[in-house]
Amino acid sequence: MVLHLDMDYFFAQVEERENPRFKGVPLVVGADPKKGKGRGVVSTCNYEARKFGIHSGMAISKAYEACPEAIYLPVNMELYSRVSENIFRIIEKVSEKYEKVSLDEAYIDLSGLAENYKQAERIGCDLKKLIFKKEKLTCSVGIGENKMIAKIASEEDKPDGLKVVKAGDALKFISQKSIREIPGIGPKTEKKLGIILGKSGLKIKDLRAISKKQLVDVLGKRGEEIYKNVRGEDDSEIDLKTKTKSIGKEITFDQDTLDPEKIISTFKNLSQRVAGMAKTEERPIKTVVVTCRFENFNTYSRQVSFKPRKPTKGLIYKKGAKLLLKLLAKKLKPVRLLGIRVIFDESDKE
Ligand code: DCP
Ligand code: CA
Ligand code: CA
Repeated sequence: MVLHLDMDYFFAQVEERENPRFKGVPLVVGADPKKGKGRGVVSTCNYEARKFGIHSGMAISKAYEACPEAIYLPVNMELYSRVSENIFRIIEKVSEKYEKVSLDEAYIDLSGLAENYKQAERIGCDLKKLIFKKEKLTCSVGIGENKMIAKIASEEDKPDGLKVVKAGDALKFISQKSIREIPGIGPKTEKKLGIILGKSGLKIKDLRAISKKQLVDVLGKRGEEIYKNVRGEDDSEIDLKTKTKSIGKEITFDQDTLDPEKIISTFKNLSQRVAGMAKTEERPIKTVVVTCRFENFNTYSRQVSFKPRKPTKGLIYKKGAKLLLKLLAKKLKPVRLLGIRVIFDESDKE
């Protein structure tokens, strides 16, 4: 069993959360419309704006034409990434066996977690509640026997949906859906298939009339998969994330420098940023690695390991500065680049 989770109107919903006066009125996140003369596209919009026909990828000038009175906001990617990280932290609490598809979307492997669809539904419901409690955001969840069914199910009751499709119901569930719901069927494939069947607006069940041979002739290897997909089958695997092994940051000076104050303050700043990133992993670190590149491009790394400890900026800076000073004392040349990296402890079991 597979669970697919997708945040509702993600960028726009985050903006609504940050500023409740954007709620209930059309809100568009994307390029600046510049009173209709703007270039660029809509990233996304809330459901009120969708009523005007506005959608992701649409030219922002067209969106403005459709609804000039909407609120238009620029893309604040830093904010959405931060929220996304928080959401994936919550997903991780439910299961480590998940695939991150994008900032707002994941598949979770339910094998070993749920023995039947009732238990699976419970997990989906709890996960939605947890995300809402912690982040005040809604998402839609779909559960099915494979990735494709789970994904189509999560679209079913959007926004704030929870749809479970039992194995026996999958074939019927997808029959009347547009073939565009099958992952990988875009406008081009849709057109080719329309030509074979001599009609447009194809439903998934329509494709069951095409032989495997004909699908392969027209679509190549992908045709074989589509032959299975329209019959409710999907053998694609959940691409499990591998745990982050290390986190680091480096910086190249605008000009090579020998100024100890500049080197130390830059190093302090790097340590702080690495500590900030490492903290979100909520795991201890066991090694600090320092890298230094000199004006002649010779690059040296030094590292120190210790008993696993929390990645505080004090610890990272103290361990790193000691390595750096030793290195600089030996090879004194103008510094071009500084880097610091922390390696997580792999032995931790929750
Ligand atoms: N996105 C984008 N440009 C696109 C499509 C998406 O910038 N052409 C961004 C903005 C979306 C986010 O990715 O908020 C997630 O995309 P989705 O396709 O999941 O769409 P939404 O989450 O916005 O809406 P829905 O409620 O339909 O999932
Ligand atoms: Ca989404
Ligand atoms: Ca998505």
